[in-house]
Amino acid sequence: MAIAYIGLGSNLEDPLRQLESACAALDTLPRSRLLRRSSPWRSPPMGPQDQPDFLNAVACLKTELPPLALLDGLQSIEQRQGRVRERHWGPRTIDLDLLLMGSLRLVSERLHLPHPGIAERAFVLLPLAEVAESDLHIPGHGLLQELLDGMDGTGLQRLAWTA
Ligand code: ROI
Repeated sequence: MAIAYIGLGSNLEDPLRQLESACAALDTLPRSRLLRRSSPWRSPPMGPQDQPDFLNAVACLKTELPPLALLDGLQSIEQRQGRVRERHWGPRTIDLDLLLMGSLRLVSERLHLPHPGIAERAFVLLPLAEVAESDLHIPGHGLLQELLDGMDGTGLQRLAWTA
């Protein structure tokens, strides 16, 4: 059994609904249970600016799936929600990133754990802080709290699931 943190992002086709559907789908993955989900957070796009703002969230999943099986599950949810891989760093209906799985460090062709970039992205760290224990250690990066202390959260806005 492992605790996995999954980053969700969307900036197309009703992003709030995309995040809600994906969280519901995470709870139906085999040998897995959704424990918590963060608030949705709005942020300007990282990368090309000619696209809508993003909504991001982080889900905390308890799972008995091995990492690559979980990745398969995440990619099938992306497919079902109509994700098409077009422009690099372009807009997307739904993006599910496996951020962390317990204390696991893994480098393989399909998967890097922790997710590269986790430590620099406020749109990952702020929602992560809502669902993780305050003493969460991110392998290779140190304590979540220390990353938060050094982070610039300007431009991020916490929203609610229901209006
Ligand atoms: N920018 C933000 N703010 N949030 C994302 O989830 C996100 N995802 C991406 C790119 C296009 C790099 N920019 C993003 O894939």
